[in-house]
Amino acid sequence: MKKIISGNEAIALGFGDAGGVFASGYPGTPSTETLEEVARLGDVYCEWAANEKVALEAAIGGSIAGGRSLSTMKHVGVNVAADPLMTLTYTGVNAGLILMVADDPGMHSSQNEQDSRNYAKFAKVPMLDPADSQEAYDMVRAGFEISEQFDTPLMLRTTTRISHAKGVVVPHAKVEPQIGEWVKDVPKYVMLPNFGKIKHVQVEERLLKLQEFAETTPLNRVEMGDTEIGIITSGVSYQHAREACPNASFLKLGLVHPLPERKIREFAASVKRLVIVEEMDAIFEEQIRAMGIEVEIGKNKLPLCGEINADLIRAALGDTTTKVIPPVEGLPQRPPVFCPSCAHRGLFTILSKLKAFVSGDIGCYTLGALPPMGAMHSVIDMGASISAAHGMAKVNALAGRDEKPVAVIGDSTFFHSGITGLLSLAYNGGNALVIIMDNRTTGMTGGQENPGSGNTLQGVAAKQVEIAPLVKALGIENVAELDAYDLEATEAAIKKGLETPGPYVLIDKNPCILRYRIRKPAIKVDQDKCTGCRACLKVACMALGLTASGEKQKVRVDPNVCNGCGVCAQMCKFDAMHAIEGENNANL
Ligand SMILES: Cc1ncc(C[n+]2csc(CCOP(=O)(O)OP(=O)(O)O)c2C)c(N)n1
Repeated sequence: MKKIISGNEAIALGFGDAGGVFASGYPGTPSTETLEEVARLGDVYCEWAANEKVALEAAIGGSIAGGRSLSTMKHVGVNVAADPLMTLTYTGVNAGLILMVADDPGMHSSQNEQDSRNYAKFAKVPMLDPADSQEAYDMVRAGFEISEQFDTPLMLRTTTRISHAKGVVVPHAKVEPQIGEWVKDVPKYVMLPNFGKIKHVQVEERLLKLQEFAETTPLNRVEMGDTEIGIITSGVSYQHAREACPNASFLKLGLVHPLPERKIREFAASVKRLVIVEEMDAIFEEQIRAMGIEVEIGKNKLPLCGEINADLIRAALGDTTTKVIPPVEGLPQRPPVFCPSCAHRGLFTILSKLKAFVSGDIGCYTLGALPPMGAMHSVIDMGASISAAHGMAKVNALAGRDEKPVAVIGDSTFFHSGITGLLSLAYNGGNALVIIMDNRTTGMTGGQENPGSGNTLQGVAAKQVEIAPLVKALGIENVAELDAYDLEATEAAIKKGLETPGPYVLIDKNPCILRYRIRKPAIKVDQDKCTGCRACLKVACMALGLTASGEKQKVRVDPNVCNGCGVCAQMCKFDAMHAIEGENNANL
């Protein structure tokens, strides 16, 4: 039966219908829904791993044990999983193994814009790049077949528009999962140097075989039209190029690594002007130019950064009637803010007040870097807060500066890659204040379960990791609790952590109000007492606004948005803000 589903849903369905047995991933936009949808299938085992390296390694185990396995992650997740990937390419697989990676051109929700096609080249593995939901669905099955036929892991790459846009999918008959034999094969799976040397040669031979396969597979198809313009493209870029040039000729690549050289030569020879349309890096273009083929339009006219669209392609082709519309000037800025009642708000209100140097991390709390808080001063990658703070403290000490850095990290990020940073800091006599915002969920990506939340992805009760004993076991002696809703206590706790020499860890255990649907009575402003000083606005809550202009503007609270955490009220020196029992209109 036809379905209208997103690319991520299609991959999940494709996995279930292709006899998928085991799936493991780590959340990250735009990949997250894939594994959540696998969980909804109900009859396929799946789990959130602590991080992407663990997810891929678990999938490798699943494949070695004979089950078709899938690992899902966002583009930066592959950096974390790169270590197993670069050797998995040598061992190959037993049952098929797909690494699904979702890229984010335009950085809708990411810290960088890396192009995962580089990883396929780097790891010398085949990569598929679907252009719509149907292809995303079909390429899971094709991917497993290629993986098993060529004894290789396969990367299935999407981009935000493919992952999140919906399209029609006609599912095929389901392949019943079959779990193959679990065979001991030391030279295949143990990458000691002597075995690795043999395997590397096999990887190069495999790549040549895949190249031959690329020449004939229907995954790479020529769609001849007007021969004036010939476009080589893949994925969502194909959709944009089709829209821009409906009558042109196309070589649409589905298997984007390795490239079909003969097919490309033939296509290039059959058209007048060769155009390469690809988002982000010039992966096709560099390889095609290296073949000695003349490319008229590529990155000389199309951007390396951000998403491509039909207007940009038309303009690159010299269509002077196309206007690339510039953004409207003068609109008010609407930066993202913490949810009403998020515990992170209180923490950053105080960090901002204390003017601490904050080594940040990736999660909802990263918003603490934005105005009016401006209380996060570096953010690199998941887990970097603690290790970077450690390096800062060491160099501060060498420079004779006595400022102690503060690291802020969430629970999911701590489990992902903060633990090792803290271990290293403790072992090497570090001197940072580490604040772990343990809201018992992976908030930023939509509230997924994690080792601290007490449930698995499939809803089974799980051991809930307590962070304080874990931190102590890593070698940290000073560990205390924090309640970021209490500004006075938070300030005192942070000051103590900064004044105490050596590593100090504070843990806030207030749960994510959005994920756990926590409701509290809304705050009301006593207009007689409010002086309009606006001190409360420093907490940057979207429930707060100003009364109608005219006389002196005062503060008002939108009861439909306020969730009564009372952080704003603690900023008020005039006792004008109070929670009204029984008046909770918060619409969570
Ligand atoms: C390597 C990597 N994997 C995944 C992500 C996507 N991601 C961004 S923040 C985040 C987790 C945040 O959860 P947590 O640390 O618990 O903080 P919260 O958002 O709940 O405050 C994830 C998974 C990423 N940016 N980088």
